[in-house]
Amino acid sequence: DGDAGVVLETKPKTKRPPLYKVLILNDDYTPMEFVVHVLERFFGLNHAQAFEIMLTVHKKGLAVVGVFSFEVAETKVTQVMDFARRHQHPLQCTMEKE
Ligand code: TYC
Repeated sequence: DGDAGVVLETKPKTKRPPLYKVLILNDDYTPMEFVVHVLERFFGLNHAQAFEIMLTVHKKGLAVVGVFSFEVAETKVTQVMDFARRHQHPLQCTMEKE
């Protein structure tokens, strides 16, 4: 027997659920105040935080507004997209695996 004394160990795998970044994208038409309102309403940011992220998106093209489980991220994206559509703004919100 060639395998005498061979010990196979397996790491105890504690696998965490994957996380998803929710991103807001810039466009030329959505009013800045509307984006600030969205960030306050759906992401629980205070006015200063919301304004800062809105300006980052305006200048850089996009920003991560939060990191969530798949279900929570999906809900946020749907809420933002529905709210923007209802107000006839082209604001885009998307998610990607971290
Ligand atoms: N660029 C828009 C404007 O000048 C403002 C804006 C900021 C739009 C962030 C979308 O995610 C956005 N009115």
